[in-house]
Amino acid sequence: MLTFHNPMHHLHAPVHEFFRGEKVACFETPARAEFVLAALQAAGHELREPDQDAASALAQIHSERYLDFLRTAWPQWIALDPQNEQRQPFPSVWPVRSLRSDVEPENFVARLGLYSMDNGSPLASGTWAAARAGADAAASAAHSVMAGARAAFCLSRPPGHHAGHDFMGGYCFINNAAIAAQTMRNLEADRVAVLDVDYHHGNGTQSIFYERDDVFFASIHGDPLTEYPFYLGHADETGVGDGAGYNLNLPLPAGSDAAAWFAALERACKAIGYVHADALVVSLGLDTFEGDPISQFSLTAGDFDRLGTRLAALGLPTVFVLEGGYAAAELGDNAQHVLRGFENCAAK
Ligand code: Q9C
Ligand code: ZN
Repeated sequence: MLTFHNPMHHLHAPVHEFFRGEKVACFETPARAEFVLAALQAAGHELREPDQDAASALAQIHSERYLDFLRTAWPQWIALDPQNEQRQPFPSVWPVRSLRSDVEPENFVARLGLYSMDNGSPLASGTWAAARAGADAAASAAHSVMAGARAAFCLSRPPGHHAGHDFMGGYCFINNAAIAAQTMRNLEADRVAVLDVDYHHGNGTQSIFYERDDVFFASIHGDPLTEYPFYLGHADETGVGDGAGYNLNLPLPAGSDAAAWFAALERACKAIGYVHADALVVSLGLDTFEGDPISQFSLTAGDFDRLGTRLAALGLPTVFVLEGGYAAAELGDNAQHVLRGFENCAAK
C-alpha cells in the first residue's frame, strides 16, 4: 500500500509521563514508527515522504491561537530557564467549569493548561516539527487517494485523534485523521466517513465534526465510564445541529472479546453505508491488540487481517492514519496485517 511516512517523527521524543501517579517511561515512543516502517519495508510497500502542505486544512481544523501556542511552546519554555532543555513541561491547572478560557494567561504553564485536556501529552523540543510534518503526511495520503489511489497509509506519530480544535491530549497534538478528512472534503469528496478503531474514543475527532453532516464519525472503543478519555464517547452522543445523526459511538466494556468487537464493527460499517460516504478515513489505533500494555481488548494478528478485509469490502477510497498501539515490537506486524487484509480483498 502506498505509505506516506513522517520523516520528522523522531524529533518528538518525550522521556516520561504520569501513570497511576508515578513517573514512568513514555509509551508513545519513536520506536513505534520505526517498527512499522521496518515491517512495511520488508513487505515491499511503496514508501514516500509527504508531498503536500497541510496548511489550509490545518487552519480549518485547529484554532489559530492553539497552533501559535504549539509552534512557540518549546522556545517559550526554554526562555523561562535554559535548564528547562532537560525538563518536560506539564500543565497543573485547567479551566474547568466556571473558569475562563477566553482570556489567554501570560504564565506559560497556565497557557499549557488552557490548551490541554490532560497531563498525558508531554512536549519535547521537536514536538511541533514532528506533529506539523505528520499533518503533511495525512494531507499527502488524502491527496493521493483523491487522485485515484485505492488506499494510502499515513504512518506518523505523534498520534492525533484526542486532539481537538484548540487542545492537545492523550499523546496527540494535531488531529491527523481530521486533516485527512478535511483535505478530502476540500477536493472531490462530498461526504467523508471517519471510522476510529483505536481502543480509546477519538474525542478530538468527534468534537471537531460534531455539528457537521459532511463528515460522519463512528468509533468503537473501551467504555468511557472506565476507560480514557472518560468524558466523551458514550452511545447517546449522536451529533447536534446539522451534525445530528452523523456521530456513532459503540462503546464496549473493557475486556470485551473479538466477537463483540466485530459485531460493533459490523454496525459501524452498515452505518457508513447508510450515510452514503464517498471516502473513508480509518483512525487506525492498534492498541486493541491482546498484548497492548495500557488497553483491554484482545484482538490478534488474524483479527487485524479480518479488519482490513471488512474495510476493503466498503469499496471506498480509504486513508489509514496510525493512532495508538503500544506493544511496539508487534506494532509493525499488526499494521501489516490490516493493510494486507485490505489489499487482498480490494484486489478481488
Ligand atoms: N497518562 C492514544 O492511544 N492514558 N492515546 C494513559 C497515563 C492516556 C492513549 C495513562 C492514553 C492515551 C492515541
Ligand atoms: Zn488509543
